Amino acid sequence: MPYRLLKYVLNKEYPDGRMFRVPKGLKNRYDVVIIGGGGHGLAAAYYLARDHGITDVAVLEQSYLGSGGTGRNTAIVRSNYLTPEGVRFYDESVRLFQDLSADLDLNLFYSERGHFTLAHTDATLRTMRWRAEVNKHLGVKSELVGRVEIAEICPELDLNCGGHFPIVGALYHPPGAIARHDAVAWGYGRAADQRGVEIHQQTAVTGIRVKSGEVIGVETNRGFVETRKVLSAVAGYTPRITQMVGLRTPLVIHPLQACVTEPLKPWLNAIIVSASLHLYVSQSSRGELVMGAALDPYELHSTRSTLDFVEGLAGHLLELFPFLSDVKVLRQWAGLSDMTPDFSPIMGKTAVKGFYIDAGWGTWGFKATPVSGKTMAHTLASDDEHELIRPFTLARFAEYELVGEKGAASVGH
Ligand code: PYC
Repeated sequence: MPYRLLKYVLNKEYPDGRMFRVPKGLKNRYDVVIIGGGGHGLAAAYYLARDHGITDVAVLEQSYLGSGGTGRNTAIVRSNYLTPEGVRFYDESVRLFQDLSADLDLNLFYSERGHFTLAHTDATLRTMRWRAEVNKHLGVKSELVGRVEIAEICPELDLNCGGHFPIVGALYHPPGAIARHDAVAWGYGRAADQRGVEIHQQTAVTGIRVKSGEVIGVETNRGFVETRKVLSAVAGYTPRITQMVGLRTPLVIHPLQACVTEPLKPWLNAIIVSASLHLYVSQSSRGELVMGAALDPYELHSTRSTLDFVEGLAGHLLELFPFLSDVKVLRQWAGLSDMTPDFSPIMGKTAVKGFYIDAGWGTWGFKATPVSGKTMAHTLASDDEHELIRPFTLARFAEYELVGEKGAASVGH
């Protein structure tokens, strides 16, 4: 149990302070500036302070903490990827997530549920078998299961999908989990703040000054800040930032929509994914069904959500769980997914000295939060890429060293 909870229970006056301080002002110089106050930026700030003793760090967020992808995802954590590079990377993230509530002394409602990726065709089953073998080879629990095992663990599922698209098997990944996504940002923010990091909300970066190929500072809506190290961790806003330093990336931005239903009594333990039906669903600790579908099939830099999305999603949901027809959708929203051609992230150093990038998360940024923070902190502190992220550098696109991860996507594309 987080120690903080215990202190809270034992103290009658509830002396719990604010999550993090509001710094008096922006200084005119920092050792490191992190652009983006989402989970990734805050995690990098935390590990910079905790693991490397670098505390003269400013996190600049143009809006409020967790206002981007961190607070807009469907909160799924898993490591059942397709490539060895992806499996190793996300496996480390799952490990960090498992201890994170204790580490940050904040209850993140991390809940291991088991994760099913359903196969409706033999071709999909073949990819699942491949993933299971790569996973097991690297020590990650994943197994191909048949209809009988699926029915035992999730008896509510209509295995025949109303006769339209029967389920033939699934990739079962027992460590698959969910967590409270915005608490992850708050936890990292608070822990970074406690170690001296400054968090500046409503602070937009409007330019980055580069001299002789090296970063020398950032322009903001609150003035110029000198620094030699800048980390961009802004997901769907990445192209705006990389333009400031003259870097090109192959990113395209697509909206990804999601929604939650009214709270229901707990009935769905597992996380259920069907990329063929464009649906993933889990039940949160509050009882809501948290769901999403495919990426919107066009490039758009907007977080609006559509009727078309809920209609399509509801149709597929009812194919899997017909008894949900009376359940109401409470809220819907969208986030921005920065998609790479190979569905792997872009991480590490760049051709501009002092400019580091953490981007290309597509539809799996949340689950990478701890490991991206840890490996980017290492990379900034040592100016040497952490071994887990070496396959993911921006340079791989020029070198044709892609890491094809599309087969591990839960989200239809
Ligand atoms: O990759 O698990 C996933 C996922 C679910 C929703 C978006 N991405």
